[in-house]
Amino acid sequence: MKIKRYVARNMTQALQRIKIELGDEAIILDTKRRTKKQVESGKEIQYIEVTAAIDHEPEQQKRPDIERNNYAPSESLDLAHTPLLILHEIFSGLGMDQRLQRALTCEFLNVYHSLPYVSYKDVWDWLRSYCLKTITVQKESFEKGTKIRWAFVGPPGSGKTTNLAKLAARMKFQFGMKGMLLTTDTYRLGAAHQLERFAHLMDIPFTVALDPNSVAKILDNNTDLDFILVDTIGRSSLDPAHKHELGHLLGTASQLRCQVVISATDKNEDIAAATRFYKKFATVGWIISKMDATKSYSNLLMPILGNQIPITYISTGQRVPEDITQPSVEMMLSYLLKMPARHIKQQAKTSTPNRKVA
Ligand SMILES: Nc1nc2c(ncn2[C@@H]2O[C@H](COP(=O)(O)OP(=O)(O)OP(=O)(O)O)[C@@H](O)[C@H]2O)c(=O)[nH]1
Ligand SMILES: [Mg+2]
Repeated sequence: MKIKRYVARNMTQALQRIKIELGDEAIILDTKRRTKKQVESGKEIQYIEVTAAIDHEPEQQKRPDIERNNYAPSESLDLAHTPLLILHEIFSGLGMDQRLQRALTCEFLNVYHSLPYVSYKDVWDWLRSYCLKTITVQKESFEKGTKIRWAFVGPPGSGKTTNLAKLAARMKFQFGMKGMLLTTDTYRLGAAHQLERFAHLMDIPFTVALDPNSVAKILDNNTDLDFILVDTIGRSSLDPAHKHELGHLLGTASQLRCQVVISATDKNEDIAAATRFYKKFATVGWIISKMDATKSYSNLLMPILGNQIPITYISTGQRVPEDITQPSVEMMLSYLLKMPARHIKQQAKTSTPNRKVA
């Protein structure tokens, strides 16, 4: 007689496995409901343990898949519910790159290491709470006496000038702050004029600074102003001259802090390169622009969950000053966990009722 023990989520799954492995003639010797408590989360997980037996070995042809692959699954594994398969399916569905998948899988297994299987609900619940703990949003603080000295930096066309203008309008008209706009972008034809036009419309003083020394002098001469926002030339983080140029500006005008502007439409690799590059400089936070111009935010998963960049604002359109928002952690979560694969979406709907899909 051959006796085997099966662990599964429910009776149906246990019987399916028994039928596949032992055949129709198998008999059930014992059934037990079990509960396991997670040490870390304190959560109780229920599963079923079934002991089955057969008088003689099942015929080889009844197990074609197993034989063909020369693969004998462990008796305690219910393959459909093994953690790695579910994690991989969900993470890939979200468009996570391999490096982030590995990191999050380790985090997940730190909590669920002792379970032979997990459900989609377990993974979604964990992912949601992990994101809520990990996503960092930086709240603005425009209280009286605050001196804002920000340089808007980032790749070409990412939305630096537009978002600088939006924030200048917010500070002046919403918070009654006094300020000045500055540009160091004398390279691109029309760049200075673009900001000058915004400054003129908002009736905010505007100056062009030709080099870092001029910027430092202007900052020193205007210590009474609540805000001075400095527009910079768009540079690729792959450009070796950019590190020197930005380092020189921040070293000379040492009160300046960077607002890094990246676009949600940029490619994975470009956003990753920008994250690595700007992390080295003194930053207030990150503005993610053009959130309205895409429906796929998987390229933001690594910087937000992996590098934990502090997000100050998201911009959702071209209108100045309306289209800029301070996001909440939940808002970012709803962008990031938006699920492209229909079947995963379906599973998540039943497993994570609080999750909002944008
Ligand atoms: N759809 C959309 N367009 C935006 C957003 N933010 C900026 N833009 C547009 O993107 C384009 C580039 O914006 P700019 O503000 O000039 O970008 P920049 O980073 O200053 O560009 P450079 O100075 O050339 O490096 C403009 O047409 C903006 O109107 C946004 O949130 N959504
Ligand atoms: Mg610009």
